[in-house]
Amino acid sequence: MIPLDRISCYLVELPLVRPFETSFGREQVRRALLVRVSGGGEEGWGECVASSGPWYSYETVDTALLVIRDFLVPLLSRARPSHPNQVRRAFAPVRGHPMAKAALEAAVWDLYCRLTGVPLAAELGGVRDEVPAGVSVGIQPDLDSLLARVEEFVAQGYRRVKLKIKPGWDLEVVAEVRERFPDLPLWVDANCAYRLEELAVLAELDRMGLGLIEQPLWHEDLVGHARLASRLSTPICLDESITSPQRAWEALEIGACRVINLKQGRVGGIQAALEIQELASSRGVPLWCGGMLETGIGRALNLALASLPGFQLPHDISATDRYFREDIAEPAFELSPRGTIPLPRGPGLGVEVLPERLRRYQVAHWEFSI
Ligand code: OSB
Ligand code: MG
Repeated sequence: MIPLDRISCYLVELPLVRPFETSFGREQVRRALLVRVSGGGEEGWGECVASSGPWYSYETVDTALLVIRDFLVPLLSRARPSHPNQVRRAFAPVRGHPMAKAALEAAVWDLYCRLTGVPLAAELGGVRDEVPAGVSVGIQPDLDSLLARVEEFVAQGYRRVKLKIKPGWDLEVVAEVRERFPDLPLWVDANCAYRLEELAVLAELDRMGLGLIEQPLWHEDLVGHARLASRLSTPICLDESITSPQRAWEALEIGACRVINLKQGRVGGIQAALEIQELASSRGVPLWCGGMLETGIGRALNLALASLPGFQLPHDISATDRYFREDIAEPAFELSPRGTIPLPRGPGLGVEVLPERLRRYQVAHWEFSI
């Protein structure tokens, strides 16, 4: 049995070095719910990837806190797991709320790995000690600012650039970046901003030498994505639509995507992510690890997942200084000269939350006994 004594939640607000804008909104601060599970003289950390409002998905920091407190903590307390891979089953009575489940499950994985002295990546079967880093570039106030940002990231050595697009910030912008950087591996991410009726725009994008088009249509529209896929030669990658292993299977079964952006929080946690990894591997579907502007806690988890077989494309896992001036955990992640991020080597997530930083950035704190 994994010793579980106490569960704490912290709400932190970390200012972003630059605002991050997508088709659904603009963030200046990463408002993150962190979960700590203590037991056996160690502690494990998880980060909930939900944001302040229900824009990317229906979950928010507040719904996650409520679900953790009222439903998941009691379920975990009753289940008394002996391995973190049992937590997903313990949470099964709760429908939905994948990000809340993932945050608590992650903390249990970290605690378990720290108690056994094993890095999380090794526990999960990771096969790499560094992973290729890409960067996701938000919508900018104007084209010149975008070109300057892309230039900066290319000079730093990122292996590919993903541009956020939306109607009106698409063809001209992508064509310009493509012209200025003809050999750059370039992707676009619409965050659900188009409809199938806008096929003409998407068909233009199809001619711009993109590595993939991420989540062009509405998140619930798997069939629309399948129809679109049959009209485009650029692979469609799904993000928001893939909310569980079941949805991943459905999407692949009907040809709604050829690539999956895997975010463990969006699909319900590490165990769910491993199920999708198995499914994708059995069908030869390439995976890559997406990001949610996580602090060092969430990014350390993403690094561990990205080290698994089947994660083949550059990830939205960038260096710490791309997000924050100062993170909540150390060490900070740096881009290597090879355009990769090396995995931390310590047990569990391999990063340490600094109590002084936690105090500085926390805006609320809750304790639950278990
Ligand atoms: O669609 O991938 C997305 C951030 C917040 C919400 C949705 C997305 C993103 C990103 C950021 O693209 C990627 C990163 O963390 O570097
Ligand atoms: Mg996305």
